[in-house]
Amino acid sequence: LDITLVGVPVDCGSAYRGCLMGPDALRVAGLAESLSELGHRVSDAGNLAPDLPGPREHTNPAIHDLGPSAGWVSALSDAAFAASADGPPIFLGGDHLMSAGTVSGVARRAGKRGRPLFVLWLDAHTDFHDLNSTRSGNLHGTPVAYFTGRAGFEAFPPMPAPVAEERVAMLGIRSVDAEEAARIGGTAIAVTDMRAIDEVGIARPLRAFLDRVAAEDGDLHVSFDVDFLDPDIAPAVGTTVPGGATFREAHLVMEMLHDSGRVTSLDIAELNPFLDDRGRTARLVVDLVASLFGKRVMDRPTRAA
Ligand code: DIR
Ligand code: MN
Ligand code: MN
Ligand code: MN
Repeated sequence: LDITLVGVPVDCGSAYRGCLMGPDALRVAGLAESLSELGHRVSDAGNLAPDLPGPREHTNPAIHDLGPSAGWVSALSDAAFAASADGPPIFLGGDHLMSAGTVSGVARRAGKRGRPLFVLWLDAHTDFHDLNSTRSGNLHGTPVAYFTGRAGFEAFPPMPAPVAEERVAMLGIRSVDAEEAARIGGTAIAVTDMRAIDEVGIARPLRAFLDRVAAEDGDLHVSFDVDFLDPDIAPAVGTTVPGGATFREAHLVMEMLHDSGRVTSLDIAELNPFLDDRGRTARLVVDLVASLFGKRVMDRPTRAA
């Protein structure tokens, strides 16, 4: 594949500074080299550096950094549309606000190809607030509501091609506030929380979703929040939540995504290198991305042995 790396050093969507170093940590951890070793052609487009607007007020006083956040969404929508013209782009975040912009851009791209866009959301959180419902005021908690076309985003650029709720699936969920739970409960989004994963395993809900993507011949955007992973294996996140995906669950997800042949774009969100432990989270993320792009330990026969 022709893979383009796009650095997205946004960290105004989070309460914890430091995600702006995420793109460089992923480079230092060897992302491009790992993908090249798998036979892909990798080009690094460097980091985006948009001109961002200044401060802007909102009727919800909790909201911070509204002006620059809206600026990032707008710039990212254009950058993601451009970067997805050929091979798959990997967007190196950056906090999860990035996905409001990246999904906006790849949704336009899918529309231009005449394909439905599906989104797989790997996260401890549902990120389904709007600008009126968020109490933290951290706009990284809002991208899914934005890209599914919900109201409450008048201060953001309009979402050009909203993603249908039926085409969004979430895995790994384990931290949702009451208001957000009520909001998302009224949607058609397939939410698989950690309890469901404990009960039936992670492969079953993922398989069901991938079958739906294939049935509609869809494009698939994967948005990977590092806090999807258990904090014991991935400490470099501001909003760690215990009880996350294990090393093997995460690799299995990536291997199944690779086998599906459907992934057309990827976000890596919320890596905060300031909180890492000698680079081990960044290295784990690089290994997981390698699994998504074809790395495996064994060649597996098509028939069971
Ligand atoms: C959190 C943000 N739920 C909030 N979500 C995070 O501020 O409303 N997302 N950390 O991954
Ligand atoms: Mn998130
Ligand atoms: Mn999260
Ligand atoms: Mn929340």
